[in-house]
Amino acid sequence: MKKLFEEAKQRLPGGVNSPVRAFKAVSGTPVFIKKASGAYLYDSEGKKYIDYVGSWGPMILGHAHPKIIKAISETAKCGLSFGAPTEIETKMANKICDLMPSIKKIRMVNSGTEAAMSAIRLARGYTKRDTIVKFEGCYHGHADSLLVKAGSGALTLGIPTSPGVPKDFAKHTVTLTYNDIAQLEETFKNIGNKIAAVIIEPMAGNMSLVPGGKKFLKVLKNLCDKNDSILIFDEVMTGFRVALGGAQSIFDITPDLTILGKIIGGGMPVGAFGGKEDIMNYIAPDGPVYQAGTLSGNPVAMCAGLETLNLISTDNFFESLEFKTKKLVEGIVEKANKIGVPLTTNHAGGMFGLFFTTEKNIDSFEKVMGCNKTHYNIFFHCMLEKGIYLAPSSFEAGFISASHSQLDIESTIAAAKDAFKKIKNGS
Ligand code: KE4
Repeated sequence: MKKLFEEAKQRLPGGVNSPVRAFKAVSGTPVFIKKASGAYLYDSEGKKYIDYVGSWGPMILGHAHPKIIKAISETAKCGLSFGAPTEIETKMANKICDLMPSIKKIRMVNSGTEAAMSAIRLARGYTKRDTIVKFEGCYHGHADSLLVKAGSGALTLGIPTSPGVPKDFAKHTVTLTYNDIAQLEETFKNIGNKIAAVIIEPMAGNMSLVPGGKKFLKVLKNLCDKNDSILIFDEVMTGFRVALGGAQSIFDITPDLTILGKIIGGGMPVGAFGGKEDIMNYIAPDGPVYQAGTLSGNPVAMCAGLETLNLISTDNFFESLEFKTKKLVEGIVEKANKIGVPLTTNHAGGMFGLFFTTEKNIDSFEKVMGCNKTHYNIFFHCMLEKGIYLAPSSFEAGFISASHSQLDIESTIAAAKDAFKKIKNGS
């Protein structure tokens, strides 16, 4: 693997096409993956891993699902991309709008970043205001306005506000504390009529998993409505992951706009933004806010996403996924408690967070930052050694798929027990 990594570094900055893959937070050499199937990854030396990253969320059905591969190959035989409208784009739009009723109209793009960037521009154009509000620890992709005190890879690499973002851009971005109601109310009291939009992960997955408080999100929704600010739910990670209707269906809160990604591409590059019709009609070609993309709505990507959404819209899909997640985290916590390693978890639907801390309720960025990163890193490498592939950063969430078996969960818990012994022995 070292040789592959050195070779990659010759032409790819850091040897990767996305920073978090470089293992910088956990040290060591990244695993090069050769293929994947179901719940398993196979590295370039043939070693098998139970996968809890799932390409950072998209692989909710497991890797190389036969029905998705079939749909992609059949669609690809008819051509890869036309740059013209196709029926499957309408089918995909209808499917997402059916599953997420807050979305009355939707525009497909090629990544979560593009979705976030476009939604922010739309909100600014629609409200004729410049200020946007985000929350420390949340990550909405790497568009300039949003790389201010960001989570995910930015947090992992310790550059939450990136160089290259002009101060003139950053000054329009107000960053608040996640789950802090008082600060939110104070901010809206002072600048509410200047706020174009608030963008938030209703369940943050980029400081690992920290759910938004129901009261906090309700207050946010009311403040946005009162001040004619646009509420944007970033459900790139939680959309069709924590529930079929996303986090908004769990909280029963209707955002003005929602951004999506990951699962709606089924592993292919897809993002989307959508919401209230009068706001979405402000997007070109009907409206004045420009947005475009050569491969947006690409038919091959659409068929992968549509097939994925069809397959997860089956009875009990999320009950079964949630049951597996619960079994996993409860089993891991039980082992940690027995061995005396402080560990707390959060979980929702098919995603979970592991926090090496004595804190019992991880509901803030501050508490996440207080966790023991050394313990996580020992845990990560011990699990990797045992064929369990977790996120190479304590600031990332874990993901379970429909392919993970009871045996996979049990093997993972058994491996965790050995990892906790290593931590306890201070190795
Ligand atoms: P992409 O541009 O990476 O498709 O989506 C950006 C994005 C937007 N919003 C949320 C809530 C996200 O989690 C993401 C991307 N997530 C990271 C993992 N935490 C992607 C992994 C990576 O950067 O390589």
